[in-house]
Amino acid sequence: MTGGAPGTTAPGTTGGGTGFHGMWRDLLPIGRHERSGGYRRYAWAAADTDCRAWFRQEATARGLAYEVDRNGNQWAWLGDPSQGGAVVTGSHLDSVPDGGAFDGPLGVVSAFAALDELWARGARPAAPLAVVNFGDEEGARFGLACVGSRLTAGQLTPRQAHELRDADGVSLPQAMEAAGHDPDAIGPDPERLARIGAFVELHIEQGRALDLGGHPVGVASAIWPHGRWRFDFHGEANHAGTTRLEDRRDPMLTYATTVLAARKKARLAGALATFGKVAVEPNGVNAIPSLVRGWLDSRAADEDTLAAVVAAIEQAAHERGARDGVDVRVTRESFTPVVEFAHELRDTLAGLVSPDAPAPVLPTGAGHDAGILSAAVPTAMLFVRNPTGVSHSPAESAAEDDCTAGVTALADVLEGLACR
Ligand code: HGY
Ligand code: MN
Ligand code: MN
Repeated sequence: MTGGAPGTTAPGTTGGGTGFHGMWRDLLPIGRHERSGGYRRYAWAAADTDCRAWFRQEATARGLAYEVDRNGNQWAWLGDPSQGGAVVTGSHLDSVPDGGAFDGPLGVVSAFAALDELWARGARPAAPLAVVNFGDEEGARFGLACVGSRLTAGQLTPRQAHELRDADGVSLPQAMEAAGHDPDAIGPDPERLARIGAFVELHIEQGRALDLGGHPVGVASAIWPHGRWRFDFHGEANHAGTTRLEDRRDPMLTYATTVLAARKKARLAGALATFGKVAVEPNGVNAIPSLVRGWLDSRAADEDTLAAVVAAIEQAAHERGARDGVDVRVTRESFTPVVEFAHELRDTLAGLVSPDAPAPVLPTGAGHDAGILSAAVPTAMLFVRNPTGVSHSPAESAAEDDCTAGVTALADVLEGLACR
């Protein structure tokens, strides 16, 4: 625990940091939709830009060295990154449509607050420390989750990224450029990853395991494999008032049957399957649709089960399509294999968070940047209790005491990993 880091001012000593509550208060109004009360912070759009300005402000207020990497991820460094063996913490600031306040931001705010707490304790890191905000984690705008971390880890090529488009036809490069980031710079960043000794992401739990067990904080064991599949149901547009039922080729019927089949196949396999997004053409009340496009999100404890569930849903769609005269095409838009977090780091975290009694270690069905990075660097996650388990909804919540416990746990982890 020696000395201040070169080129930086101690966090919490500049008077610029506003503490957990100040940071939370400043972030809260950004991108909040008045009617739904949920967040609409989409990658490279206005609310995201405001969140990114907030991150920069918090970094510079603490005298941390601020940088944006080639893929648009934001970093705030304490110490010299080129020293290697850095301990990095953070999460994301973007949201799903009408998301909650905690999924993502809790990890970034807690990261700055944990640095402040370290400093208040008098702990001085021997290894470089960084707070990171990974760009476009939710994939709400361009359809692919974890774009910032995937690009960095080389799991998404620049060419693939350049082909991504939002619902208005704006390409990812156009959106990046409009927000002031050079899209030609994107690509794998192995040198950056090589500097990281450990990445720890704190996140609100997206379930009720901690609540049921009476624990404020837990440690992640694994992330279920998951993916997104686009189902295109092509039928024939026609008049709703004059086309006999037996003459219709109605893709809405095939779609509806597929949604029910997805639920059943997932239930039978102990997996999850959700159609949460749908687009209809021409989308007229009095017209049979020509096309229904539905996006399936499916997850399971292992990859074989996931593959079997998706294959069964596809088969059900094709069978029903044959009856309805509807052509069904399925495209896999993304896939994330199972992630087993590094056992040693996971056990170290569990010991640091709760030295007297074992901290709960739990798997999750939700995807995270920590899962993407785990292929390249040792990663781990802390979860903070969510009393209702609700997430990806404005009703997402965490108690103030639990957020504080999360910051303390993260500070314990940073101190244990970086200050010895
Ligand atoms: O969809 C997910 O699992 C996420 O929360 N990124
Ligand atoms: Mn999420
Ligand atoms: Mn998240």
